[in-house]
Amino acid sequence: MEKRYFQKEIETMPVDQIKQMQSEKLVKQVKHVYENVPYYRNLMDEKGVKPEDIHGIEDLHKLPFLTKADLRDAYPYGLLAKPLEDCVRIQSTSGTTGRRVVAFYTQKDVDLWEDCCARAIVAAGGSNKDVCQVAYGYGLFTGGPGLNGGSHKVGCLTLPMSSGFTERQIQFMTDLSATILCCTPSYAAYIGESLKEQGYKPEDIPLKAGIFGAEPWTEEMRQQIQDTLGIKAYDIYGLTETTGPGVSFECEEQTGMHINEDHFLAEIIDPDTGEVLPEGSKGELVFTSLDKEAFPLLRYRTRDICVLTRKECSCGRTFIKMAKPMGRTDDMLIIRGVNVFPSQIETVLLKEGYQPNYQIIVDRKGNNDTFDVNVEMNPEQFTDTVSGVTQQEKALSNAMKVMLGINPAVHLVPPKSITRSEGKAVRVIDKRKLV
Ligand code: DLL
Repeated sequence: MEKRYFQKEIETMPVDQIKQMQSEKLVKQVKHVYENVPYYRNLMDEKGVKPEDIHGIEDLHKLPFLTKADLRDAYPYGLLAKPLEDCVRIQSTSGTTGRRVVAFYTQKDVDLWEDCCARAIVAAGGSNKDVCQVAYGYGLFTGGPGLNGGSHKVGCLTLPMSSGFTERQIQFMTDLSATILCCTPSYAAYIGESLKEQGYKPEDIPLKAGIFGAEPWTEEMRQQIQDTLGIKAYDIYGLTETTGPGVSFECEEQTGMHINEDHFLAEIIDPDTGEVLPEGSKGELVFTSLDKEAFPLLRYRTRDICVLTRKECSCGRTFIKMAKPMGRTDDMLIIRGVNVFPSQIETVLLKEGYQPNYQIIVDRKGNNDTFDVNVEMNPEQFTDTVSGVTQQEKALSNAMKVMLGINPAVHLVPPKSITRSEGKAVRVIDKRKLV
């Protein structure tokens, strides 16, 4: 059967046509926002920009940015561009850091979002012959509802598992021969670990593909998940503010995620100056939603750090690709003056043969930062002598110094002593912020 939701006429459109389409949509969207969102109208007025000044994407840089602080100021209705009667759904971030975001959707917005997730599933090889196990959280978090909607659109048999209850996940997966697993990469690693413990070999596991996102994960972690589950693991990206998962997704090339450019216009900026950077530069990702009706953010600063490239892709899609985000500007730790991303530590651990089960603890003693990394031993190391363990800790700390420029104190802890994640993993405990 022909693949539904490989929307060829859109996804393989020549680049000049994509840009033309984006320009037309942008002009309309700016007018819609200016007329319906007083909060953004004020920002534009302050900058001296009127909708008439925006003729196409070349004028995008004239528009003001929106930040998470604006979302907080405008909470809950201040950025709504449609009457509430026209809205059918809200989704929200967890707000664990006190920064809850509430996003609104019209039915058209939900359809657009589910289309994007459907494209992601098809790009991972999905069709109506597949059984798609959705083990992202359902509820306010966008992961479960987004992939669920996409899976329906593709026509997969959808298993709406939500996250957690790993025993039950495994039972449904094996009893119903799930072929596609959607969850966070850390939860996929945990499910893989549990399957292995139950004696499953990769070839016994019915899955063929995984669609994993919602948190940063490294290439090394991809490889490990692929090997354990015997699948191809595809990345998917998105954020509540712009809809949820499906803003971008990986194709069979697995070399970055195609951004759904018919709906989202992406820029990379210097996070310090706000200057727009040329293609290929590393910087902060900024999105403008071109079609969203209820919550249409213009130039929203994601804080995610990555690179955009428009290279020809063997899959035929022409949409620009974003590299795996290497972290967020607010995830970046500054320890003893050195910039440290958790993803760098993960890379070293996996290269050195450890599992991606670790926790970074940063504190301050007097005027000095302390930097500790707890890493789970592999089961075979657990029986090693104390001196052997100390040596391994030293070796790991030195490998991290090569990557980071500073030495953490590495502590090998017993297998399974670090709490497993069923959603987004908590990798960092920064006690300095509590002072
Ligand atoms: O995490 C939406 C989502 C659900 C994406 C399921 C993919 C799959 P939020 O909770 O609003 O939304 O968090 C958004 O998560 O700004 C990134 O920092 C991070 N993030 C999302 N996907 C990826 C990814 C969902 N593939 C924030 N790689 C974003 C790295 C990611 N980071």
